[in-house]
Amino acid sequence: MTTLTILTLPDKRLKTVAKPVETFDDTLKQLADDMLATMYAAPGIGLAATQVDQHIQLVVIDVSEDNTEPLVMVNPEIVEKDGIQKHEEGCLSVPGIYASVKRAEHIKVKFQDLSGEAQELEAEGLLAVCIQHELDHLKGIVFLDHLSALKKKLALKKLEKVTA
Ligand code: K2U
Ligand code: ZN
Repeated sequence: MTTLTILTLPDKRLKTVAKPVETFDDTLKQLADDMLATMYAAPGIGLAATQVDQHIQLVVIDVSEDNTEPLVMVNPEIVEKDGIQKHEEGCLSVPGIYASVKRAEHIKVKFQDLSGEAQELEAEGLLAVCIQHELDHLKGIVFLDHLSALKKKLALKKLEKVTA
């Protein structure tokens, strides 16, 4: 397993909109494996392909206590959402910055697994937050983009200091 370099703001590549995956081959499986290794090493509970400069619709997630429940989602799409929850968020691409973000409490996600088989998952709580956070990355969106202009400006200023 290889660990990959994670892009960090202000890298404009994080704004790239990811393309759908059309080929389900060993290259895709290897990338998913390397993303899981990178996520566990960070450590984190989610990682989108955008963050490792691979602009395809692929995310990996593991919200288990002991890193034993990896979830790989290809071409994920939220098909239902309801409720609201606020959660303190961080991001491996925005080191040292945390902010409260409002997201849907409950979601239903359709995606494909690494064999291309259609899957469906319902999630709530932290898993729902993480899935929404990762799917934002595939659209070129980071969690700071959900903040007010003032809060985002202050966060970016703090990021400059943290990463200087
Ligand atoms: O996309 C990423 O950068 C990974 C995110 C995933 C995430 C962010 C906010 C809320 C839930 C998931 C994090 O960097 S993973 C770090 C982390 C660890 C435990 C709880 C929250 C965030
Ligand atoms: Zn993130």
